[in-house]
Amino acid sequence: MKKVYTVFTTEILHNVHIEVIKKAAELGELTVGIYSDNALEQLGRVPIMKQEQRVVVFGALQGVAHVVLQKEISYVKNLNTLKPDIVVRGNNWDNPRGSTLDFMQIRQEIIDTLAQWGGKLVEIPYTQIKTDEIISKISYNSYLPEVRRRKLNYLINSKPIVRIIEAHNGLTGLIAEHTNINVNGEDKNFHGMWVSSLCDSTAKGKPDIELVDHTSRLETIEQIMDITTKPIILDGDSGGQTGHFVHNIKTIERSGVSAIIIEDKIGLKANSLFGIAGGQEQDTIEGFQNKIAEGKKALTSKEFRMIARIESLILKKGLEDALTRAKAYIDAGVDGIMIHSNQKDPTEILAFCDKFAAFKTVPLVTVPTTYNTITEDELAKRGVNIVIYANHLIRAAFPAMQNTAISILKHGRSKEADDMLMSIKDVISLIPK
Ligand code: SPV
Ligand code: MG
Repeated sequence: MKKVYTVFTTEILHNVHIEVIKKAAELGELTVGIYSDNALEQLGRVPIMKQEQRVVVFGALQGVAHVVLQKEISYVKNLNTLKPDIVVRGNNWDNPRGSTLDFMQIRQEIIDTLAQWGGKLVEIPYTQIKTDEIISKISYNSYLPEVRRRKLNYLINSKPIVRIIEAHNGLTGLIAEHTNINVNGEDKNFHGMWVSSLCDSTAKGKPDIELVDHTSRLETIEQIMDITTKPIILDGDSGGQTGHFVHNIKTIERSGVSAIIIEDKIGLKANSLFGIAGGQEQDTIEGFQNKIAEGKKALTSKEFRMIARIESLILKKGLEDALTRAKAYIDAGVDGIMIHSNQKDPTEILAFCDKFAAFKTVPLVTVPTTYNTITEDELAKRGVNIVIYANHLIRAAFPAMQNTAISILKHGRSKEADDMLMSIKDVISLIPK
């Protein structure tokens, strides 16, 4: 019986690994080499299980006769000890990400060593599945920055439309995170949070003119991050001056935000819902393209999305201008387009969606604050990927709080306001210890 040797670095088993073992066992008596903890560390990995535990797992697999530790990345030492007739290996010889090792050189070493006693290397096509992708799915439930970031992309690719609601502090973050209902047998919730400049400014009693500074915006994000797990989309306003933006975007990326949306405005920013009355100026196409390109260069995460927001419809520049800008911003490298409108009905937004479809290569975002008769299903059918309910929690809270304050003033006591209020018992048990 021939002696067969194969080596695994993996700690997560999937169907391709089992196929490799099956094929290897058909060729003779199979010894599986398990990379030691130290060898895995050389590959930049932090072992999930101890090496002794991995030996037990592989030893229990059908077709495996023996398990040995391979203490080095190089196969040579174990090959010289075991003198196998055949080494079986998947043909994925790519270097582990970030490593300076040369796996093609390791392959050559195996071939040369085996040649000393007439052994040979059998390579099995290994293309269907990547263990890294499985690992990233396993960590899906974590709130850590990279995982939270990955979640938005997962949602864009798997949901008919991604449903986002504004949050401007920890409490509204909790509402966005935990509000669930069942509609006709379907569980519904919000997929993530929008940290709106309007709501973040309003909550701080400031106008929405980019007055609330970067540090203060980050503090709001941090509050929400602290008690939620869902993706966060940041309203980045105009992004500020390009020279500042390239620095600020790095901090924002590191904070764990999944995406930033920047709008093509310059000068003192006014809220879009003022329309042309806001006296707002739009950036030139080239100017905004440059901001996008410089911002993209500053980023390191592949999962982070920079989305460009087009203000042409708000500023009455027309559909053609909006479409020209969408094309230009995509050319500059954005990972999404947001089209905004302050019209009561969705006609101009839908016209944009239909024309955009002809060259759409990135997700489309809409904010139906004024044209709020349109449903998510209708938007999804027109190719919209993300819908943002941009200001609704703060708008709900303000009148409720004001009416309570008025009632107390009116009656000289708080009893009459009671029916409008959450009970003390509910407040103190709202947030678990
Ligand atoms: C925000 O929520 O701050 C926005 C959307 O930018 S809008 O207020 O409609 O301009
Ligand atoms: Mg805003």
